[in-house]
Amino acid sequence: MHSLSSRTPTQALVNGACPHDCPDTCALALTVENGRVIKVQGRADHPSTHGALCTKVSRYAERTYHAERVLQPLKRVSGKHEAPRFEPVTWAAALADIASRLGAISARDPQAIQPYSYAGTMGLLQGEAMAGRFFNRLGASLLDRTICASAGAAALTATYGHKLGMHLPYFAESRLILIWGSNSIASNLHFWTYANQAKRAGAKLICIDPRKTETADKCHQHIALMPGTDGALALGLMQQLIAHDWLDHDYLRDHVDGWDGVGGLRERALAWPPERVAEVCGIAADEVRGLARDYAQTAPAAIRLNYGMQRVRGGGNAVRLIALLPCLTGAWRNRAGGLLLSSSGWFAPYKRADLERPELRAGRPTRTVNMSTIGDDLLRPTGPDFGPQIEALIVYNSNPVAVAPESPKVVRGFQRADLFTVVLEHFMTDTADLADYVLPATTQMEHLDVHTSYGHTDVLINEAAVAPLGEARPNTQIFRDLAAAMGFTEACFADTDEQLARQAFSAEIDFDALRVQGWQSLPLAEAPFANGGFLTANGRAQCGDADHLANYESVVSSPELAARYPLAMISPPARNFLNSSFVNVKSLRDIEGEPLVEIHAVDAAARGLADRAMVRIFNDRGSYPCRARISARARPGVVNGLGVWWRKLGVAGSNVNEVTHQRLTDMGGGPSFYDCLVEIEAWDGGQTE
Ligand SMILES: Nc1nc2c(c(=O)[nH]1)N[C@H]1C(S)=C(S)[C@@H](COP(=O)(O)OP(=O)(O)OC[C@H]3O[C@@H](n4cnc5c(=O)[nH]c(N)nc54)[C@H](O)[C@@H]3O)O[C@H]1N2
Ligand SMILES: Nc1nc2c(c(=O)[nH]1)N[C@H]1C(S)=C(S)[C@@H](COP(=O)(O)OP(=O)(O)OC[C@H]3O[C@@H](n4cnc5c(=O)[nH]c(N)nc54)[C@H](O)[C@@H]3O)O[C@H]1N2
Ligand SMILES: [Mo]
Repeated sequence: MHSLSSRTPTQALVNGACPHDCPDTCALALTVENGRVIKVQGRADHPSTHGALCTKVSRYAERTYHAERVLQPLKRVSGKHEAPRFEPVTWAAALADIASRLGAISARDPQAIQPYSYAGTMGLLQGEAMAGRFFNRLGASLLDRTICASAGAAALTATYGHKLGMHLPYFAESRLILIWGSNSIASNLHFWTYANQAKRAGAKLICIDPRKTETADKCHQHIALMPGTDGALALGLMQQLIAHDWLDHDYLRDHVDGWDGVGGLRERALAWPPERVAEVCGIAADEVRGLARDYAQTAPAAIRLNYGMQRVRGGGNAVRLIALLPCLTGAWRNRAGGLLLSSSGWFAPYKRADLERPELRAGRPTRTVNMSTIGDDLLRPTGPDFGPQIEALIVYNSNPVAVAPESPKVVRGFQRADLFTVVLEHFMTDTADLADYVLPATTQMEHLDVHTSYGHTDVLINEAAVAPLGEARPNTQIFRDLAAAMGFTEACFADTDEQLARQAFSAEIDFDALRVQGWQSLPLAEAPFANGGFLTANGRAQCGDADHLANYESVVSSPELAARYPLAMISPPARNFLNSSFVNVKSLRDIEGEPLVEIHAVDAAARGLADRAMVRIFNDRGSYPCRARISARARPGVVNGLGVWWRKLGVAGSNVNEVTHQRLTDMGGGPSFYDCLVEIEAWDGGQTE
């Protein structure tokens, strides 16, 4: 913390970090006056933040000081099927009751207790540090945290040994950037700054996305392929690179396994001439040819891949195929060439096990539940394949009732009368509404944390700028208190947040230097794979058996379903929300307006739908009413249901996950949110249902 001046009232500048699930992980400067944050700015001296913040986070104080913050522990006094009613209780009473409920379950089988969390905050302390210790000591079920990125993560790891890629700043020097499955202007704004620098210096930008996003508007070219066909496009590019001999044979020979030979990737790619690709992807054959030519003949060529394109059945295979493209052309040789999906593998100094202490499990059996199938899993009885029925659920940093797929089942699961649910939250979300206890958690302005990033390679610190509001406590403190209430006496439960922060990294990150500057950059090679050296066992990239896989729900794989539900729906993020966070911040909700679906004029006309008509999106799983917008942002055959609204702030208490399904991706066990067939019809407010 460094004081600006000694004027009264004293203003102090505090080093912060944006906690949200976004690749940018911005360095914040918070101005505090009389114990209150009055301004949130991006730090001008942090390279990737460069003084700019997105609209959401520049208004962060509005979220922290929101009139609807939960600031006391709340106990449910209504049934799970009734309108939610809660009454305030003391921390002592809440902790004692929760500990006795968990104690009784754990005496039978601790694996009937299920933690459920994701990246509501990306902070290492308020994430899984003390929570991990608590659940490990308890012997609770583990959670497979798959809801966002696990298909892509598994694919990158299989191909390159870890989640690694190009360094963010060098995109500014690229001559060609493929922005693939990413609406960077909305969801990765600080990458866009570098891409824009490259554009001004003459680089060509090509956006590959079914939706004509605000990012596509700013690129030189937009290729609007059908959802879930990226693997076919990548194979088509490979076919062209082979046919024109645009390959870097030396790079392939020296650094890649599984390319040549019988059953090699080269052979599979030859089966994908431009005409076949065009048919599968719903684009023109010349688009494939042109893209291949640009990619092969422009250097350095970079790919910014994002997780949008892996939320389909074949998402892992598609990531793998795209990730291999820079090996075919040798683009990795230049620091401004290659690919970036995630940079999180660079954070070797992060000592996860020191924070979470898996040894506290002491060899007890462990069942793992996949968070992407929480709907089905809450409804599952005890069984030989599944293990014990889930009897208690402790939710923090996540809003599963809104964000998990196939919400009709998720809601039914949370409504089980015999389920004991504790939710640590800032607000009464859809999930908190179904809790037995809601425990008030601090926001990023009120607690200490340390952060890595999945888009850049700096470690950041977030100092507590102000004291906790009301009776709110940091997640770390809540799990410390629960541990004490359960009678856990291990010394690690006494660690303070500062002690945790000092345990988080190995010596490469000097904590005191981190505190002074607010961030520390990792020392990394500029062009990490110029000479191969991937993190796989033998140092070579692995092609594996990567191939294109059609979506679960498509004309090819399920023609009968496609006849009844002919529209492919994707549900990418709305720019002014972050998943379901910020939906309750009125100024941001006002910008988004209302839940809407973008539909192409041809598809609207075929259904007699007028612009701004109320419609319902439906399939066998459910029905979601919203406003239709006839828009060139939608391509024919694809509708864009922008996410993720709070159900209770949407129309008729639902959101877009009413119609998504729980089938998992080919690799990593991720959800396939964007692999979803629907039909749309006019909606008259519920009379037709
Ligand atoms: N403003 C804002 N920023 C965010 C988020 C947010 O909700 N709002 N979410 C954050 C989170 S959790 C994440 S994981 C990251 C990344 O979040 P992502 O969900 O990857 O977000 P986008 O970058 O918007 O990428 C999605 C893009 O992929 C496109 N897409 C959908 N299906 C396909 C497909 O089959 N193929 C291709 N090529 N494209 C497809 C969508 O139209 C959309 O433009 O962003 C983070 N940043
Ligand atoms: N249909 C569809 N569904 C999607 C997506 C999509 O594109 N389409 N995107 C998916 C993706 S990429 C993701 S990552 C998931 C995200 O899903 P979630 O991880 O559930 O993210 P959020 O909806 O932002 O909810 C995070 C919650 O954590 C709370 N929170 C934040 N900080 C703290 C804290 O310090 N302590 C406590 N106790 N709580 C805190 C916030 O108030 C918020 O309610 O959603 C997925 N769902
Ligand atoms: Mo995500």
